Amino acid sequence: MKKVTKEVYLKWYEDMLFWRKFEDKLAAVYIQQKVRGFLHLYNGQEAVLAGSLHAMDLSKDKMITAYRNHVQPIGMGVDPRKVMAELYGKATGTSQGLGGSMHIFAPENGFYGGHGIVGGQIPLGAGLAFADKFFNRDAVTLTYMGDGATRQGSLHETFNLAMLWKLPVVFIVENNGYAMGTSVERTANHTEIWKLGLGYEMPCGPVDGMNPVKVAEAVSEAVERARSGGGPTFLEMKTYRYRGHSMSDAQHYRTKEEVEEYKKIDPITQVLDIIKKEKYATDEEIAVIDQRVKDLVKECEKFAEDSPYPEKNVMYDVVYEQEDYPFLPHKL
Ligand SMILES: Cc1ncc(C[n+]2csc(CCOP(=O)(O)OP(=O)(O)O)c2C)c(N)n1
Ligand SMILES: [Mg+2]
Repeated sequence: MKKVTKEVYLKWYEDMLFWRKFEDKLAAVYIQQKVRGFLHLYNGQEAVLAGSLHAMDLSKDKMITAYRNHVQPIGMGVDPRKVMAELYGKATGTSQGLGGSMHIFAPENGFYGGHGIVGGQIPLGAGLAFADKFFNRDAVTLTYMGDGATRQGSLHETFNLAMLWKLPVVFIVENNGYAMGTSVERTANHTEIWKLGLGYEMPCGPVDGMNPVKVAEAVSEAVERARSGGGPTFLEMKTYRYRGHSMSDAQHYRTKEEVEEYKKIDPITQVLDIIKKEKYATDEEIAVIDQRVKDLVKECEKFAEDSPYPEKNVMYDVVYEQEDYPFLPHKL
């Protein structure tokens, strides 16, 4: 695995803080109805992304996930202003403002969505890996899912073929304890989700998903296996989300105390503690990072606010149509 240096810790701190603050801003503008539709936030789970990115080769590897997908493309290099604009439904967004919260998409940066059907991205991730293997592209696809998604049949069909064909894919379940308001304990008689890999003889295991170092170690090993022809791995990241499932969630299914317990092992705090303990940065240098994060969030907000909405006629250019379809006039 690539070394976790002082620079890596500082990058992790700045990235994770930015992702957290970026989404805090989204929550605020959502309440003002500037961002509409669903809004599923990632906060609490940032170490999974930070550690994974450390293990990837961003020049060729790919990522695909579910609808909790605003910060992953940013991590992969997409301009955060364009992501915020997409959430505002503006023409400058990653999908011209037509995809919205659940469908951030940026294949030029190796990010393939952004999927609202629970478990729908699992076979798609294997498909991306199949194409890379078929065309000898030496790339690995990281395929993320929630704990709820592991109860879908699509996972089993995908695991079977991915192992049979030794596809270069890493399956990562972000077990945040709940699928909407349903706890893991209420969805299956087993709670160690990683064990689902055993039935397919797929290398698998649990990972402390609140610690980016642990995540980086596990994902690096899995990525190396995939890249060297060893096939898939299934990792269960034990993580947590502090906010509700989406913005309209009264959270009656858990206690405030439970949320507070997890905040004690918050990934950003853990990384900051190490930075301070190892003297990787002074308080003044940390304050500079904090200010830079604040300024960038503001810049994203301003960019989205100032951007225009898409022209109405763009909808005819972005949906599939069969130009010679005989029964409807072409372009209304
Ligand atoms: C096939 C399907 N069934 C149900 C839903 C409704 N739904 C949206 S999110 C969700 C919970 C998924 O939870 P999990 O996979 O743990 O992901 P998390 O939200 O915790 O990240 C459900 C049931 C859906 N979008 N798609
Ligand atoms: Mg979940």
